[in-house]
Amino acid sequence: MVTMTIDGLTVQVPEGTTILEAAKTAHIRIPHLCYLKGINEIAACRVCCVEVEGERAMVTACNNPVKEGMVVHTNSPRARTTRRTNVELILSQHDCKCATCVRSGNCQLQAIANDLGILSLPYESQLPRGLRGAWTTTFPLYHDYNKCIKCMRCIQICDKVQSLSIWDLAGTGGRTTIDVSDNRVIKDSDCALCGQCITHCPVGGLRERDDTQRAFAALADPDKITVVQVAPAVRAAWGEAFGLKREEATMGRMAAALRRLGFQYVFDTNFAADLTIMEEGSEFLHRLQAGGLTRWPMFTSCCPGWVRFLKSQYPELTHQLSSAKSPQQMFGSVAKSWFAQTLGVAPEKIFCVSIMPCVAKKAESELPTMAVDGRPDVDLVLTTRELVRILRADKLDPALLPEEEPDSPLGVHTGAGVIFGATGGVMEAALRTAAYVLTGKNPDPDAFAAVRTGPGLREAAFELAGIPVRCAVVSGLGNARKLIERLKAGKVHYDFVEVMACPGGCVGGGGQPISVEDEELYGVRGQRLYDLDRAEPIRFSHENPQVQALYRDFLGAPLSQKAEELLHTDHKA
Ligand code: HC1
Ligand code: SF4
Repeated sequence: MVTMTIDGLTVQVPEGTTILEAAKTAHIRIPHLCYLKGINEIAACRVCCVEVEGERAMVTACNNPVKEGMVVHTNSPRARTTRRTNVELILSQHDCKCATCVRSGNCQLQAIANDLGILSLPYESQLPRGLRGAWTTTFPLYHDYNKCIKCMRCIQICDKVQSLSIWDLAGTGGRTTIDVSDNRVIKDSDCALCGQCITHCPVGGLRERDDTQRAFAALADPDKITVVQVAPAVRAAWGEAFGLKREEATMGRMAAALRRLGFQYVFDTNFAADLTIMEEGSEFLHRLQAGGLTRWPMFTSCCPGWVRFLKSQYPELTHQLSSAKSPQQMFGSVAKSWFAQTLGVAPEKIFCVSIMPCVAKKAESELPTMAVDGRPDVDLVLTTRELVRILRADKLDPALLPEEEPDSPLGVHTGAGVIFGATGGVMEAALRTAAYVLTGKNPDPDAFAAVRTGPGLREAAFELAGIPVRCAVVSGLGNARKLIERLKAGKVHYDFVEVMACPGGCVGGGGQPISVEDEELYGVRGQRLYDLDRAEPIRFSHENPQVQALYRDFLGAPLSQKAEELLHTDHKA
């Protein structure tokens, strides 16, 4: 242990602890911008400078370890002046038009500048800094050079967590900026669109393409019947932006809010998650029983970030993906067929909007393979953050809204559908139904809880009616890469592998609300989904009465010709 003094308080911490972390143990907060524990500890912003007695230069707290007897001042006149100067210098290279920035009110630079009382800048503004002209506004991920503060968090997240290294430093001296690596443009890079660089950007340097105005245009179109689906993970996080407790941000309030916005039918992606289990589960049992899984597992296909990753990094393995479309796409396909037929309207009349915790879902909905007869299954995807923005635009306060039921039939779901939004959830839901199909009776719904928790790459083995099933659950693309390399080396063998691109699964998705305190919230959000599952009267996808009705009245059976046409794809686009 090391004993030292911070702002007059004696602190004892393990050797190797940084000054920043040591200060936290004494409840002393040192301001910082670029620091991300374990991921970005490079003192790029120099906002965390403190004064250390005996040192001539100021010391950055995030990457310097404590020393025995060290005496640190975090708020001495020198520390205050240095911090203020460093923030002013960053602001001089930042587009400070906060009124038109999506991160206003949720921006770490804005918060620090306000806290420090910076009301004007003593330095000349150095804008614009764009190196390659205008950034494309059609790609679902948008980088604004003039807001980027070169903290390098995006570089590190994409590199260390997602193993894709899409970002790099470009330019020199005062013209240094962050750009797509290897002189590529973003749409030609291998970006998986996981959005993790967005959720870890402290400012508005990165964001999703804004589609909110297209949503308002559709809502105002009298020729459209607007149908909205809400992804499982959205319900675990949307309330954060309104200061609601997780149990207050209910789907009932969400339904009320979406109706106030003008959506005619409020449905639930969970319905389609149950449907996915029927299709993907049947496909898995088919592959397993046919003995087609001896060397390679079947991979889940519902996460579009993962599918993009596999196609760009290991294209030779694309055929191992389940052919099932994702729940988002199955939903759209069913809305424009069965539901349109029920209403007695042409499919073109239906405008299908998705609220997703994800940026890659925007790209998924635009794939030519995600359409029937040239008609896209889903017309528009909004992230959870965009949902928050449209609710705010209409001055809707969810805390004041009543609880309303989603509409039927596509709003009916089970607990198995809810848990799709957390890592391990798709696997668990599939195993519940696979066990039923193989044994003829329902297992304990918590029989496969072993897949819920653990590291980002975990495995479990079960026996279903005497058949051994080897499973792996992965979240985070760096972990996905490790798993595939192990598979390729023949070190591991699995039958069924669930992969989610974002750490923690969709609850940690790149479209979710951003914590200005840099908290990783996927753990508590995932727990919320498991609590919702436990509270559901039905916890098996095969018992969803409206999924049963869909098969009875329209599709026939899982993997029927009609189901193949509407709900499956070859992933070739
Ligand atoms: Fe997901 Fe899925 S769980 S991919 O994370 O399979 O985005 O929530 O909607 O489609 O259901 C996301 C979440 C979501 C799909 C489902
Ligand atoms: Fe990297 Fe994901 Fe950002 Fe793309 S969206 S640059 S893959 S972190």
